[in-house]
Amino acid sequence: MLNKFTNLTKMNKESNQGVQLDLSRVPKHVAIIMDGNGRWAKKRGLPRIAGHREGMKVVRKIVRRANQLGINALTMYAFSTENWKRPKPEVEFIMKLPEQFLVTYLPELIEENVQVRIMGEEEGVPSYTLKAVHEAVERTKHNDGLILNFALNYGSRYEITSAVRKLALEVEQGNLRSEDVNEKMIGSYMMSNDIGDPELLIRTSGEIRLSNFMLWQLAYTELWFTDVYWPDFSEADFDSAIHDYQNRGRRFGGV
Ligand code: V0D
Repeated sequence: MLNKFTNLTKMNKESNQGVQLDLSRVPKHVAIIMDGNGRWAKKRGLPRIAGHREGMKVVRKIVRRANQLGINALTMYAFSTENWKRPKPEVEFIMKLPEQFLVTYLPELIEENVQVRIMGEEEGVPSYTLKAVHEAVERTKHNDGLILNFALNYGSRYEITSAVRKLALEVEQGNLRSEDVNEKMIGSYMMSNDIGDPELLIRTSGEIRLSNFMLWQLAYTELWFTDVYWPDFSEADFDSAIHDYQNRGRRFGGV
């Protein structure tokens, strides 16, 4: 951990927008929609897959930064249930990224005490992807540092639908009375239940929408958007998001 007030101008030499963060008030859980990999590549005349590969490196970079700031959990939208509509070769490339990520970064993540988790539907995900993901989860399950939670083949309405079905079944079987269903109970059926709701959502690449991501969990979350494409997203950008989050909560002279 860094000292309480960290002047980021000193830390990120390339950054021209250093911000001062209060490390006693960082969000505990940050969720990120990592958008713009394809557009980043297109801008450079590269194939879309080059953007995804670059995006993977940025995941690693932001995990390190989140860990330094003392954030407890990062949930990253890696693949949505809608992403299957993309061209098959692109999907196949993306599905090989967890294995690459594992080979390249797992030792250092273990060194940093990071715990890898996964949320989403396993059905339909290639076995080689699941193998890598399960290995990452298994080899880090005893770590008690930052939780790195990948949303993979995840869709929020599906998640809510599954919760409703399970509750309906409990009622049907006579284990639960409909009038006893409450928000806390519904929340407990969500996949990220034990890490709490995110205090901050970051979405890159200029789209101002939620795209079926954590609809239940984001009810009270501060939303932060940037035009920066995910492969260009830097530690300084991440710090800016945290900084803005810290300033939003303040009541300037108000009640
Ligand atoms: C592509 C940008 C890491 C967004 C980041 C299969 C789209 C790079 C993982 C990963 C993806 C997931 C689980 C795990 C280890 C690594 C990842 C996908 C896409 C979808 F245990 N990056 N990454 N998974 N991209």
